[in-house]
Amino acid sequence: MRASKLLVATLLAMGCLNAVHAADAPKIELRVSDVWDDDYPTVRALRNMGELLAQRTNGRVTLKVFSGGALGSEKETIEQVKGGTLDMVRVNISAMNNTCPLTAVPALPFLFRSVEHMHKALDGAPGEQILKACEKEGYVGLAYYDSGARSVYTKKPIRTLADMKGMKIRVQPSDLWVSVANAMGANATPLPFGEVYTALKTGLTDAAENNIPSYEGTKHFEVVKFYSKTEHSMAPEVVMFSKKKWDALSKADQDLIKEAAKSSVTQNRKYWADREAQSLAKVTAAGATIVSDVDKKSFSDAMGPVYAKFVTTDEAKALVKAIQDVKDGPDAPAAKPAAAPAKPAAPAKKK
Ligand code: GTR
Repeated sequence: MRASKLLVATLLAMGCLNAVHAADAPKIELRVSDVWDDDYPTVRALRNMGELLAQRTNGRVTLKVFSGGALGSEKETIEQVKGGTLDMVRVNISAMNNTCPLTAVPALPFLFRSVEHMHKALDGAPGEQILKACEKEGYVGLAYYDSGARSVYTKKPIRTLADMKGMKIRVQPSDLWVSVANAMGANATPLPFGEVYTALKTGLTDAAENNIPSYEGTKHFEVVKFYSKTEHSMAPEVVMFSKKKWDALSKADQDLIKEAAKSSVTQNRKYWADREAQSLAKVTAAGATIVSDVDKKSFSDAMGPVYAKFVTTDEAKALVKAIQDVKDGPDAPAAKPAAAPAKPAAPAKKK
């Protein structure tokens, strides 16, 4: 008895038991879905995450990335994740809006003042709170990836809110986005991402809205030539793990997966910055016009109804306020969620 205790203590001290345990543990192949193709910043970051997992576990835990929407649309794959037939998914956070209501907050129009503000809020307590809120819906939120700012693109320049009147605009399949389009005075057509090119080409919609890498990566710039910098939302990308699958993992593996996801965020931000510059160069070289003199105030002033409809609970109000209170500047700490109730929320007046 004594001798075996001594042996265990010695082995533990030498780190051998962990090694023995790891060698015995069954191999785990995780599967993740993304609608983007292999060179998009989100998919590249997922591959980094997989490499790190394989490296840290000597190949015991691996991540198979299904890019290009091979496993289905964002809506279909988040359902697979919820049901536990898929381990993980990377989607725009708007795909989660109808399932996990607090995810509407970071998609709200004109909420973030800048990329720095968005990073600080999502890296801090508000970001954690949003991910945590999705657990009861069957998702373990692992990370946010960059998605820049979304702007409207169509066949004519958009300079002020009035230019949007009656326009048929494709939006993400999310109630929040229908409300944003309506507040712009446009008619919303919710469609899966993969159907937007044809919708623009056939005139089913006149317009769409997205960041520049999406405008470029989907070749929408070939069909509609004016990208007007309304920069109305910074809805981030998100990586979600299936709670059903998560609960079957050891605590050590859960920690490893969390760390690997967090570490891929740093790489994603670099890829994103590069891709934004490359995409901008590509679309302008191909003859697209970037309209910069947009009266953004006319857009942000019109967003009151969206806030009134989607920021209704004390939790959402406090979260919006906590995000608005996150200070700019390198040394300011990220804000903690404020105690409810908060003062009525309104979009930031200017970016
Ligand atoms: C992109 C995002 C996609 C998808 C798309 C959309 O920016 O990367 O995941 O959500 O927007 O508008 O559907």
